[in-house]
Formats: sequence, structure tokens, C-alpha cells
Amino acid sequence: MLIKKPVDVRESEVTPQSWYVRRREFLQVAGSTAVAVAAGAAGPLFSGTSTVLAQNPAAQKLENLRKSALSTDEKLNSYRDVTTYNNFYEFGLDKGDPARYAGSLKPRPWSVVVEGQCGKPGNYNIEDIMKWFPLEERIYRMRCVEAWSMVIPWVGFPLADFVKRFEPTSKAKFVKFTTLVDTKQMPGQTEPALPWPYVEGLRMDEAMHPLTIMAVGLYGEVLPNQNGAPIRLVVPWKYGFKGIKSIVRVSFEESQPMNTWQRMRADEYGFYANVNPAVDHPRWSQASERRIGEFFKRRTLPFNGYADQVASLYAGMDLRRYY
Ligand SMILES: Nc1nc2c(c(=O)[nH]1)N[C@H]1C(S)=C(S)[C@@H](COP(=O)(O)O)O[C@H]1N2
Ligand SMILES: [Mo]
Repeated sequence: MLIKKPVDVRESEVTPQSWYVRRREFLQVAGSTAVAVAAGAAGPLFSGTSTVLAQNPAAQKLENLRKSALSTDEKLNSYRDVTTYNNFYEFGLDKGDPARYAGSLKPRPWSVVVEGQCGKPGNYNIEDIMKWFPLEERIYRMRCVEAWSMVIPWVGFPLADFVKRFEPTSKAKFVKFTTLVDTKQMPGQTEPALPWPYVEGLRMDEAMHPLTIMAVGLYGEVLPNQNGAPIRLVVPWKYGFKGIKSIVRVSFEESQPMNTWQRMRADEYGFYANVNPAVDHPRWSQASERRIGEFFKRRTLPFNGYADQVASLYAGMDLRRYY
């Protein structure tokens, strides 16, 4: 992961975001607990905004989203930022490559193999998975190891609920995730940029933490391909590379899995990857970050600002050693 040129975001790109924030305010005022994200919900109040109602005319709205107390109230990055500035090496190394090339990914039909130390292994259809759990909106601060950050309104469900459903045994100490391998759908896999497939892992207590989610959407719509359709991991206190995209396999493991970036360069990327401004990357500082769309840098917070919720998971651990 290299640092590329400074981010260039135009003023005109904030429109969908301000529309979205206003609509959320409306929904809060309306006092709805189940947030209707159907475009029609906001229609009468916002005449004149109908041209921006559809983020992507082909995208499918996700209905009946619950709101979450775990969301941040920080200003959202625009839909455009979130869907055009991506890391997804299966489609190329430039930030614009995933948006340009991920059209070849076919997120339906899709199934996820669940295996390893659990009582209910099997091959599960994404349509079924999405019906098992009520979908929530989770607005999270996201921090890439490359020292940029965004605020993204994800839609998903707690990974803990997913894990419990498969009845992990007492031997299951870690959860391992694997991305699709298919050079036809993911042309970047014809290049040895990374050892394919992309693999990530979490310790069981990290996987069960209420902040950890499986995301199936963003901005109230199904996940765009470039963001990891149809299902990806989101762990907001860790560097973005833990958030593995387009997952086809979830495995309950006895020992710590070898994740892709650690395999690539173990001196630079570890297993834990907790956001830590006190531990620099060997080639750059992690003390500050550039929020995409902002000019001045911000100070990076320990555990990306989620320390109150997650620091206890690492009590007694040397976080310089376990980076
Ligand atoms: N399969 C796969 N997952 C991946 C990556 C990748 O290259 N391949 N990049 C990671 C990195 S470095 C980041 S910062 C996030 C970016 O997610 P976003 O593009 O949805 O913001 O995805 C992560 N998940
Ligand atoms: Mo990243």
C-alpha cells in the first residue's frame, strides 16, 4: 500500500451527502424507529431534491433499516467519495480502478461457505443471509493504513449474530475470511499484486464485539461492487485493510490465520492492525490523517476513536509488538 497523490475532491460532490443528512434529520424528527430508506419517504418534504434522490438509479434500496446508537454523528463523506476512492486490489491498484473496473463482478447469485470449528457448516445463499438478520445503519469513521479517513453510512448486521448462528465450538478461537478468486470477475487477480485470495482474520472476541459488522450496503442501498459486494467485513477501530471485501468463505479456526498484508510484508502489517497513532508505519507516520474532502490533517485517535468501547480487548498486550 503506497501513498499516492493528495486527494482531490470537488465542492460539487457534497450534494448527495447534504441531501442524505437532511433526510436523516427528517426521519429522526418523524420519530421513526424503523428508518424507511425508500426514496418516497422523503419526497414531500424535499421537493426540488428529487434529482439527487437516486444515488445510482440501478441500485437497490434497502428497506426498514434500524438506526444504531453506535453510529457517529460526524459529517458523512459523500456517496461519490465512498464509491470512487477505493482500495480493492482485485480490480487494480489505483484508487479509481475499483469504480472503473468492478462492473465485471457478479454479486448475485452468491453464496458463502461456512466451515471449520462450528456446529452448522454449510453453503449459505446471500439472499437467505440477508433475511436472517435485521439490517441496521451504522455510520462509522474509517481509517486506512495509508493515513486517509472517511465517515461512511454502512448498512449491515453484527458479525456476532452471524457467528452465533453457526454455533462455533470451544476450539474456535479465530474467524478467518476469504475473498472470491475468479480472474474473469476480478481481472486484477491476473497480476501478482497480492497473494490471492485476499484473506483476513479476527480473534473471536473481536469478531463478537458489537462494533464489528458484516456490511451488505451503504447509503441505504446494496453495496456497490467496488465497496465489496455483496458482503464485506467492517471493523471501525482497525485499519481499513481488515475490512475484507466480497467474502465467499468464513472459517472458524483454532489458530491465528495468516492475513494477506502480513503475508505480504510482516514488518509493516500485523494481524491486529488496531489504529494506533503512537506506532508509525515503517515508511510513514500514523499520528495524523487526511479526512477525504478536507484540506487540513486531523490527529489520529487511538483505536480510531473507539478506545472506550474496545481498549479492554487488548488489556495487558504490548501494542507495539502486536501491531
Ligand atoms: N478483497 C479485498 N478486500 C479489501 C481490500 C482489497 O484490496 N481486497 N482493500 C482493503 C483496504 S486497504 C481498505 S482501506 C478497504 C477500503 O474499503 P472501501 O473501498 O469500501 O472504502 O478495503 C479493504 N478490503
Ligand atoms: Mo487501507
